[in-house]
Amino acid sequence: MIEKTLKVEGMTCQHCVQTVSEAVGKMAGIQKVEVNLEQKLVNVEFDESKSTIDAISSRIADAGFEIVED
Ligand SMILES: [Cu+2]
Repeated sequence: MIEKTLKVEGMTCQHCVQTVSEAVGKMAGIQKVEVNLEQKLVNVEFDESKSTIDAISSRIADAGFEIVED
């Protein structure tokens, strides 16, 4: 299990939080998704043999949000 935090722009309300949480939560190998709306952070814990941070980022982008590169 690995834990990563992504910075995500475009989340403005609880509905966005829900959208991101569900989109990522449905993916294989995801153990935990936590969205911090104020800090624009998405914390994910996942099985790295079943998913990658790139796949998770793409899924969030597909849901209509923007991943901010550090
Ligand atoms: Cu929203």
